[in-house]
Amino acid sequence: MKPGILVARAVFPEIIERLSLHFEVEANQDDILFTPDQLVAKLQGKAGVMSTSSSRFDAGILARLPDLKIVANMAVGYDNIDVAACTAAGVMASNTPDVLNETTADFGWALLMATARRITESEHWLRAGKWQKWRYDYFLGADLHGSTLGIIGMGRIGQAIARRSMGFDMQVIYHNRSRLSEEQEARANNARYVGKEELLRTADHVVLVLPYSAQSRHTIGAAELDLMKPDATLVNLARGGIVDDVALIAALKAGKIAAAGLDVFENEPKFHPDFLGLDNVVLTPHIASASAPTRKAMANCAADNLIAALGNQRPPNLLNPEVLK
Ligand code: 8YV
Repeated sequence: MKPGILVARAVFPEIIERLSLHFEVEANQDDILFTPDQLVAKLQGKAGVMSTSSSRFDAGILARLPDLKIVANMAVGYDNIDVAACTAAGVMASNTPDVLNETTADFGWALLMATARRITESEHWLRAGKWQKWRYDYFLGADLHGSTLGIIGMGRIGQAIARRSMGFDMQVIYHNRSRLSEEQEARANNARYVGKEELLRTADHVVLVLPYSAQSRHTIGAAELDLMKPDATLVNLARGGIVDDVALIAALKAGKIAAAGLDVFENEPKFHPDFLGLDNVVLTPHIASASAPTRKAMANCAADNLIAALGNQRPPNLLNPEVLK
């Protein structure tokens, strides 16, 4: 008998077909956002789940899922999974690193350019029929070429963003839990490791790509925004909770920074309504990894982890190897 799994969110039909060769699959192609109780009910008797960041797996949920063997996240970030609780419950946890690095880095640049060069703001103005003449000072933005890019969180995505800055003749400074090797720094456009305060004071553009945790919550708050240059831009590709939205809105209104590009929000899909009243923000609905090949690669990667884990193999992206001991 094939083990039962739940694919907790809608996914490409070909992934369901692939998984069906190995498992009894319950798919959620209607993409219902399950409550925790619904998720627990759906997972009774199931050995695995393909999840996204919108489903939480903590000790309380895991205690109600005695048959579960693996939570395979279709995301590189796994702040929705309490990995220690998984280990304690004997459940494997996995994510989908690497496959999304380049697509996410591309999008980081799209958001950075749209923000610095006021693309969406000027388009809205044009669409509203306000373009009557050319003026020397319409939509003056910030230059990217020759500027200093500050990256907070210099993992694989941060390094991919840094590499792209070579074509813009930019200086790269970064802050991270640990320093990269000299070779990695060289490949990342000779990125220079600095303290967070120096980064915020010096960078013309700040990009956030660090993992979310209780420690990184509100990495950018009022004090940090105060340090930034008044013509600086801030881009968040990581998780909404990294930035204190109330402080950011106040800083944008007060002109403490020039603009922000946000792909993630603390309680998404909800977000602070005041963002909608600001012209100097570019807002996107968590789509940094959303190219068709990359989303397929992420889904296949999550499937690889499920197939390995439930076939008595080590999942390639196991987050808690100690669970196998
Ligand atoms: C996912 C992401 O699409 O990988 C991540 O961590 O934030 C996105 O690429 C999203 O989290 C869905 O799980």
